[in-house]
Amino acid sequence: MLEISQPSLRHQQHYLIRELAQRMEAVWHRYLDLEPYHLPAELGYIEGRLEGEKLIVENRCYQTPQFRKIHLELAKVGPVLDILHCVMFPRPNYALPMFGTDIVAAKGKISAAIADLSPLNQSRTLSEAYQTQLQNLPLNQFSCPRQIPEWGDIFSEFCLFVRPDSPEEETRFLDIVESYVEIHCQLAVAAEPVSPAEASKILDAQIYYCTQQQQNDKTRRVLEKAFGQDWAENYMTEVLFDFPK
Ligand code: BLA
Repeated sequence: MLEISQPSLRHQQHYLIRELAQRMEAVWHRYLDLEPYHLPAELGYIEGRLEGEKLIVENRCYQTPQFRKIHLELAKVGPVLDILHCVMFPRPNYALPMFGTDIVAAKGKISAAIADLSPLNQSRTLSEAYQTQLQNLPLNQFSCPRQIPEWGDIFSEFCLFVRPDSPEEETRFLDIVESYVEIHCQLAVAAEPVSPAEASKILDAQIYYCTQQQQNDKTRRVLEKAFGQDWAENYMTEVLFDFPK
């Protein structure tokens, strides 16, 4: 695992990525009891090549009593592509949603900025406590909303998917996502574990969430082009969106 004091890829990345990475880590350190989570050693820091450019992937992973894995990944393809990917996977014995965010910057311009607290239940709704806190955030104040792809039936009504169009919209995106993480951490540390029967349903919902995310061909294509088909498949199913064991 990379320690927080080490120099990091984020300092060479788009402002929005660097800033969100810093803000999320600050919130985690403020609220959560973080322990390291060990990825297979060879997958913490990875280098490949994509269309003549160097691809660097840097992973940071934690676990806590409520979260089986908190994964922050930063990736850079030479000067052409910067990526932030983050998922907080709850332990199945806590009735918590899945927090996920992805920022893609192509040639210095953000093309996709997405964040959600995705419910892990059959009715696909967040609890009252989450809804009350989320409903006042300015989710509709973006000039370029983007359409959720077909596999995105996992996302909630609070899913924010935009191409931020100005520095103001970038800051608005940062503030909203920071609020998501803060609300999520506060509710998570106050949560009580659920019964084994409930946990088994949550486990199924988490497997469904991961199965849908594994269908994101845009992510897969970047990884396949740099590392090959088998490597990409393994990375998507074992590192990015693994099922709870
Ligand atoms: C889109 N993800 C993308 C795109 C790229 C990546 C290149 C297309 C950008 C665009 O349409 O403008 C690439 N994302 C990556 C790579 C990694 C990554 C290589 O994370 C990892 C190494 N994706 C997530 C999470 C969410 C997510 C957690 O990893 C949401 C919570 C969503 N990414 C997401 C969505 C799209 C996307 C919804 C748009 C897909 C589409 O329009 O088809």
